[in-house]
Amino acid sequence: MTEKFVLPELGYEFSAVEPAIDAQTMEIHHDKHHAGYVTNLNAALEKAPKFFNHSIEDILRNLNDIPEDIRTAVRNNGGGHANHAMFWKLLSPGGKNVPGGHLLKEIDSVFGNYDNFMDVFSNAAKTRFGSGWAWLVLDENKKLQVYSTANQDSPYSLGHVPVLGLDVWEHAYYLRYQNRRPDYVKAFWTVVNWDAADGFYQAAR
Ligand code: MN3
Repeated sequence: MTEKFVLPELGYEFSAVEPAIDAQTMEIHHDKHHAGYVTNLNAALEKAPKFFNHSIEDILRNLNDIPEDIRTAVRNNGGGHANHAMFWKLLSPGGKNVPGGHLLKEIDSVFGNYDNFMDVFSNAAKTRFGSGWAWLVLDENKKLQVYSTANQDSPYSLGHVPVLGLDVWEHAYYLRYQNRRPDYVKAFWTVVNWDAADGFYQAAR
């Protein structure tokens, strides 16, 4: 019995995070880009169907277990699936717009304060050359770290757990922001759902 990976529902309207991210971008991003990663992940795993029984996080944590001939496809498309599934939750409207509780204490302790953290994270997002993601993660020592990854590479593959992620592929912002990635990064802070990030943090620590 094998269950293929499925595209999760966005869970809110495409227009819900306007004006930071426009509805057309959200629709294409979810219905075309994310859907494509899921389709291609499932196609690759047809050659090693036992992995349909694994969670996507588990697959990304143990990429060396994936047969070599499909490993790159699984790394790219499995990463794409996991990263986007998390991203939609982090953008969802209605949550707290600033971190709280234990997560805020840890951000203060590692980065000085929330404003400094935003600067560090924004800088990681702005300076990622080409396509990739900026991340706040819990590392193997359960400490917070900020960095960026290329393409769809996942923090899980580094032994880390993502808490907050920002997609800086051009497909994530080009319709509204064209080449102005810094404006998109700035707008991101107005739609972050810190309740969701806190949920990822609490589950990981
Ligand atoms: Mn994307």
